[in-house]
Amino acid sequence: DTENWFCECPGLYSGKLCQLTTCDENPCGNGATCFPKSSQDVVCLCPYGKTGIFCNDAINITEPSFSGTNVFGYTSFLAYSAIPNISFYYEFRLKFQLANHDSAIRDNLIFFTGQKGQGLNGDDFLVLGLWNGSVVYSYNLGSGTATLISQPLDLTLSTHVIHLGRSLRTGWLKVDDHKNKSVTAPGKLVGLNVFSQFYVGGYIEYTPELLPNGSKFENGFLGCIFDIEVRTGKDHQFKPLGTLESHPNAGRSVGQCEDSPCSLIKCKNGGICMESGSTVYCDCPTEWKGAFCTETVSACDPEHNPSHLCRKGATCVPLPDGYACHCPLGTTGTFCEQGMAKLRKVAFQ
Ligand SMILES: [Ca+2]
Repeated sequence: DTENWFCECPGLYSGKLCQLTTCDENPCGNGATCFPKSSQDVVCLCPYGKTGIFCNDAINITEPSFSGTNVFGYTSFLAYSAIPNISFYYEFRLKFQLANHDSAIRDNLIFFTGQKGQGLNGDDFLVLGLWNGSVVYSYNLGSGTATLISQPLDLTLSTHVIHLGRSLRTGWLKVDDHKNKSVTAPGKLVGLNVFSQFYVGGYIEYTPELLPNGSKFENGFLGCIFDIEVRTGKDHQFKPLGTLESHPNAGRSVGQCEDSPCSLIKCKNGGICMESGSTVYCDCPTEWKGAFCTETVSACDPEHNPSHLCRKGATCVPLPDGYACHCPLGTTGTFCEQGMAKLRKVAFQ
């Protein structure tokens, strides 16, 4: 019978072909990334400059705060246009504050630009991050990676300062009041040829196989990175990243340092406000759903625990004290679990 088939859908999907997620009717505003939190509710991962449950509220960011990878697997990041004239000389200055836990200094990206080598283009990249309590600065001009590792950070300092640079093959790194360290890149190449955007706080997507060797930091940054400035000549002025008022081209789940988007959200019925940078959502108790936990979970909803027992093909109908199963043709029983014997012979007289 052509109408009596169904697909058993995994958790977040619904529809006859399991083709629907709650993000198909994307309620997120301003180009936010929609993620299906459950089969009924979504989380909106807010783009740069927006916050709130549906990313419809403006947020002014002067000191970006990054929250690493959230529970849905997305990193917070900012992406700026490629920095022009960075090939032979650059200097960067920046400050950062760490979120107050160990994982903030284990293996975390601060910034990255570069690409995996293809054809005549080498594995050129420039990366800065934290590893095992120290600042790590690496670059590859196409003929091998140069790496500088700072002394361990003094974690009693609330704000850390980095000044680093490179002239042709020679790079140097100065962290807080540590001694300046320098290194010379191997091989003969002297130009940094990078074509990607300039990422701060996290990669847009962490796909290790697409990153050049030696540039991988597994986690996004946890804390605030601010006052990033760059110059591409010794006598030039330092300038902020980005073209227009230092605004990035793109970003996700980046908040303002020391601001809490949860302070503006009131989750109802015992829901707990969760935040990750500018992204915010209510984590509802099992019997509630909806953006603010204001709708009850009915006995027929997929997230109801225990789940209803109506067999596939049956329609579950919520009742004040439970639910009932409406059976499709050919089945019967409380849960539509019994087949009805087909009439083999119809006699007319
Ligand atoms: Ca090169």
